[in-house]
Amino acid sequence: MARSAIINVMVQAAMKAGRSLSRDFGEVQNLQVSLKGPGDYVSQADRKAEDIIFAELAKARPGYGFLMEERGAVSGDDDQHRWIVDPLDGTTNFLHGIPIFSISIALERQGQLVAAVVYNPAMDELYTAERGGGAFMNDRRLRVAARTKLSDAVIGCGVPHLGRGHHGNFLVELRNVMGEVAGIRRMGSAALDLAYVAAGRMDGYWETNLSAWDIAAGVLLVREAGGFASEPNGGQDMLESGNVVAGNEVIHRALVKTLSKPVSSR
Ligand code: 2AM
Ligand code: CA
Ligand code: CA
Ligand code: CA
Repeated sequence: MARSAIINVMVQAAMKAGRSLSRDFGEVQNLQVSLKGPGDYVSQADRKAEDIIFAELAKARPGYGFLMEERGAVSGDDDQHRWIVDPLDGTTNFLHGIPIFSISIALERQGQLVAAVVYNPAMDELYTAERGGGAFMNDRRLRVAARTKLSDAVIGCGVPHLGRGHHGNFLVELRNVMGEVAGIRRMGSAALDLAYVAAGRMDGYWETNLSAWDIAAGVLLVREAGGFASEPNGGQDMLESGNVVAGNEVIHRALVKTLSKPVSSR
């Protein structure tokens, strides 16, 4: 499969940042780490990877704006295009030596997601998607899983972080989902969770209180793999609210319904 020019730019930036993360992951005990808030760590590795991605993308497409986790918003001359970047999604895993983390790069054109790259350097798995062009992992076409019964489904989720509210909501949601599905997973990288849904490895996923950079690329991957993504209330403002639920059409609908139930009596 020939990749488009824009995907090539994004892949090059992600792979270069991935090499930097892999080097740092090898000596994670030597990294300088600081705390942004309760349980919210950032390291030199996050910043180095972000600097690499920022430089690569700015060089390839001068003028495009940015929204990046560590830099925040950087406006450009071109108000039609915006990169949405998480240089290291899964910092907690990374700092604990758990090789489940990723780089997430999305491109918005006129407010619409048009291209996505998610890269897991530890497994050398590269996920790409372009609007209308399908989703791929290492050039193999992706399709969401075909399972339609929640009782057969493995569902990913996120657990609220220290210092973030909504633990009560999450416990109600978890209890309801647990009562209906085959199994639940918590991987710790929202971008990879969505990539796994796109790849059919997980049948569905939900998480709340995220940020646009955690989910922008993953949402396009899911859609281009034939899946559905929305807010738990059915809305489409996932990037604004940070709340997302994804799966194939049937599992997505069933999860939306289950997540909105009052606490189950089971
Ligand atoms: P990060 O590793 O880039 O910070 C896992 O549940 C997801 O939540 C990851 O995508 C992770 O992104 C994000 N996350 C981690 N700590 C967080 C915090 N304190 N507040 C909000 N999101 C967080
Ligand atoms: Ca972070
Ligand atoms: Ca993140
Ligand atoms: Ca991050």
